[in-house]
Amino acid sequence: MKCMIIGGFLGSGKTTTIRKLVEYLGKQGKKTAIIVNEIGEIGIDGDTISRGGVETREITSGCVCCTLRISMEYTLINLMTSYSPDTIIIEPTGIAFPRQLKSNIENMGLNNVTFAPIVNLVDASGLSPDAEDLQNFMKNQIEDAEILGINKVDLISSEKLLEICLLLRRLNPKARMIHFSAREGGENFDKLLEMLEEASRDKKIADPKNSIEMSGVSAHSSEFEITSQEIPLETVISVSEQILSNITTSIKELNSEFIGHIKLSFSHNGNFVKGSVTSAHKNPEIEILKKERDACSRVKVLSAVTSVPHDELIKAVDLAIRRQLEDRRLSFKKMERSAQAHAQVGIRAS
Ligand SMILES: Nc1nc2c(ncn2[C@@H]2O[C@H](COP(=O)(O)OP(=O)(O)O)[C@@H](O)[C@H]2O)c(=O)[nH]1
Ligand SMILES: [Mg+2]
Repeated sequence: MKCMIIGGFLGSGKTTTIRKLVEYLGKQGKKTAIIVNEIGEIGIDGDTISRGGVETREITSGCVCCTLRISMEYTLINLMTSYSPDTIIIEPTGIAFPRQLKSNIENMGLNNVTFAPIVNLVDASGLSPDAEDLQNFMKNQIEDAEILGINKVDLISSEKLLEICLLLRRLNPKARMIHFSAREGGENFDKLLEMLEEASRDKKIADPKNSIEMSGVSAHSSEFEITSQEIPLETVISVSEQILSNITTSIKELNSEFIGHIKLSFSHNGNFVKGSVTSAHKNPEIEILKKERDACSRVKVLSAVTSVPHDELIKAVDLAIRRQLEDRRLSFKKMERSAQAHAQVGIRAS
């Protein structure tokens, strides 16, 4: 079984890349499974990816490279015995250290597991070309990579691309670099797929680090059941956009330069609207995906952002969601989770 680790900071395009990879591996007739790790208690990416009819497991409430190693081992063994995939793709959290994750898996002593080169994605549209602006843990992620995937090049000029290439080369002189748009695909994205067919040559031992502590990222997730019936798709979209921009405004008051990923999903009547904001200076981006009709409608929001006190983040996010739902006269109830965060391993439909 081949293990592909697709790392990269929050919002760099891991899920988008993995969705494309799944299509490609499916066309090749490969049996693929995915493990998605989310830092918050509620997962969103598992829902997004599992729509493709692929075996998906979600691990929430921490990071598989440090705090959730045991959940990772359990999930891997379970997938290998129950599904026997040819390829397993792992999406770690945006703050994980991919090399540490690979070392952990190697230490599990599993039979017949090989690795593709470790990928770390960077968001070319959000990265400052100045190394001084990068936080240490982001430098660590970049240093861990065997393939540095410079993503979202559709949003930047060729001059900016060159500056980013120079910065990444300084931080990691050995990694292979490739730039592409995971959203649009194209020739360079196909090259990434070819690179992933090779084997990892990484032999370094990772020093144990706690990625959650190092990142200074606070995370909070909330889920609301929407009990109003038959909401028009345009309303679902505009409510999603408005919730995201209200949350962005509130978080900006706490840290005007935050980076991270505020993700939202709103599933209603067979539509699955996914929205993202990846920094204080970005507008919400919305995608509309189809889904099997769920019994009930839900809004899920996961916010993981830099340098914001956790209790303030909880207040800002929950208030922004409630206010928007009330303004639109949508009836809702907040899904309460156990106050004590614990790792959850959920099984998604295949
Ligand atoms: N313009 C553009 N947007 C992208 C690209 N890849 C991802 N995105 C957007 O960036 C946001 C975060 O992407 P996602 O794959 O969820 O990031 P993750 O947090 O690393 O899994 C979403 O709104 C995506 O649609 C790209 O190549 N170009
Ligand atoms: Mg993701």
